[in-house]
Amino acid sequence: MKTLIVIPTYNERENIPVMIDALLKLNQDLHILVVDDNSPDGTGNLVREVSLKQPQVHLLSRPGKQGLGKAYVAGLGWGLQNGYEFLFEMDADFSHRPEDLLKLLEHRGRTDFVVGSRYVPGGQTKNWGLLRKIISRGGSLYSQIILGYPIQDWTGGFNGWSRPVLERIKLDTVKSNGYSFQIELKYRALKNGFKGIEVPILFEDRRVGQSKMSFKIVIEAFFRVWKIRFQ
Ligand SMILES: Nc1nc2c(ncn2[C@@H]2O[C@H](COP(=O)(O)OP(=O)(O)O)[C@@H](O)[C@H]2O)c(=O)[nH]1
Ligand SMILES: [Mg+2]
Repeated sequence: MKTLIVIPTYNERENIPVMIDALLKLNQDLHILVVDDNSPDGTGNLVREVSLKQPQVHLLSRPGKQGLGKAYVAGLGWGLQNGYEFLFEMDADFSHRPEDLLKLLEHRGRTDFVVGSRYVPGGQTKNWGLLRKIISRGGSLYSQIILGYPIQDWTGGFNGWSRPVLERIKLDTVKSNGYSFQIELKYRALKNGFKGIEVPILFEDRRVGQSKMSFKIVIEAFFRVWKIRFQ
């Protein structure tokens, strides 16, 4: 099954070459698309060099920082245009572990979508402060109550989608950009009758580089859940 891993990057030059290596070493015949927003640290050029040597590695370069959701809309859209059948979202910073990707990959062809989940039995977060734990777990419970589907990890961004799901949910009409982007994709998939499965993952906070998470992103998600529900 033609599979693509979409990785958005902004200033990830220390992480992305190591991540690409780790993914290729899984030996799963994966293709990788890095969606870079013209990172000032040169992440894009680095990936371009790798892509010249490795035909499975692709770069989608965008002119400036436009947020995670927009990067994913562009990257997943590129994947559909290029004929991929199962498409994963994954961070560059090793918060999403290549060994967990192996577990998610097992569900290709068996489910419409697969969610890497910190909040099902066996799932975990590591190296997180109490505030971040409360915001994340609270955000998922809040989403679950308002949206009414029994997903445990709504905000997580380590997910795989079969082609029909992404075609049906009309990616280019998704307006959410931060954490709410992940919430909106899951809600639209479920609302359209697709079936998903949650697979436990260990989410470890990044060791290298800086988080682009901000208070604004949390607030956006808090209000957007209502728009997602009633649009
Ligand atoms: N292309 C692109 N990538 C982004 C943007 N914001 C974050 N990322 C990437 O998205 C992934 C998750 O972001 P991160 O800062 O680690 O968020 P956190 O895990 O919530 O702290 C990382 O690979 C980032 O480099 C953006 O505006 N554009
Ligand atoms: Mg991160």
